[in-house]
Amino acid sequence: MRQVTVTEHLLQHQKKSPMATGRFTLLLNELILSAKLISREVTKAGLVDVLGFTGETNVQGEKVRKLDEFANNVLIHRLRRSGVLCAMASEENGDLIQVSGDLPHGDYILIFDPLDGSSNIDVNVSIGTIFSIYRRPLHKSPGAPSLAEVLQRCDKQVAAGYFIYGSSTMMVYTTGNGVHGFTLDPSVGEFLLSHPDMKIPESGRIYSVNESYWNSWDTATQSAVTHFRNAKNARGKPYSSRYIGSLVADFHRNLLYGGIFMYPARRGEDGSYSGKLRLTCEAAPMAFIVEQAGGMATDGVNRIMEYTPTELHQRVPLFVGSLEDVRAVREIMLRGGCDTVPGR
Ligand code: AHM
Ligand code: MG
Repeated sequence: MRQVTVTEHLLQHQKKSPMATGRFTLLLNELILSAKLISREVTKAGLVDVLGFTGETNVQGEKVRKLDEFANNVLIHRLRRSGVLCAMASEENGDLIQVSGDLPHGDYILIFDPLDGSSNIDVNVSIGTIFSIYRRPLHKSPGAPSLAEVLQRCDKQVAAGYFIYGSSTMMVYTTGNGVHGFTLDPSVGEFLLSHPDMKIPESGRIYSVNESYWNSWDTATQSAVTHFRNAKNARGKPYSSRYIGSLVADFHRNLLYGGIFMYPARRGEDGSYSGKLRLTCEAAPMAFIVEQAGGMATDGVNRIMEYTPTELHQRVPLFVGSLEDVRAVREIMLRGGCDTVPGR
């Protein structure tokens, strides 16, 4: 069988998609090279001094791990010189990362989570890099883009995807023409098409949620989770529970097998509810991918793709996966008078 590299696949799709230009291919190629460098470092973890913490705390108030920092630096360093971006944002950086005036720049905006699931790094569990790409609005202001130009409605994404560093390294991405998966063949250093036109089963058999938060959920959320634990659901028997605690890995498994990943809003110490996952670099790209694969993504009620972020590191509740399963949650939430979903 002829093996199609990710670059060949991109070139074939360029002909079909008016937004896909040589510059866009360049952007994806830089992302791919960055992911290969990250993958190389991840597979060496344990042999070289890349495990553990740097001693710093990031904008989210979390301790930064050495591999988090490595992945973030690789992406920023490579992409800011790509000549095709005007701004970047990373889960690890508080503010926008501007592409300075003395470097060539373009119209694309890249938002990424350099190493998602980083609490799993030190124990050899799958982690990933998530990316989301927008175009700068046409009537742009002079100079570097403002935050308002970056915070676009999620359905304005022109591409989204992830790299998963697991038993093999894979890239899964969409430009709005379906979802395609490529596996890195380490012997030739290329991502080869292994999962063309991925579709998520309409209903699944797996639910993924951190149930230790049960007592901090509202009753509608508890009912939604119970739906998958008992037999009164589309499957007619309890779903299997699988939770890795690495969004990319949990999402990827559910994309292939069918099911739902949930990170509901939790009640904090002040009594208010909020999600944990970040809208721009986690929920929005996964929502774009899952919808392109025939699935659904909501905050419990509202479609994630219709959100317009109000801040760079905004958090949202996330329910993502098979169409019927996410729909079932929505019905339960609406019936149960869910009060944990923030207004859009
Ligand atoms: P991170 O981006 O700091 O790694 O945090 C996001 C991760 C997700 O990958 C995962 O789904 C979630 O946090 C797990 O959180 P929890 O430990 O609260 O279940
Ligand atoms: Mg993350």
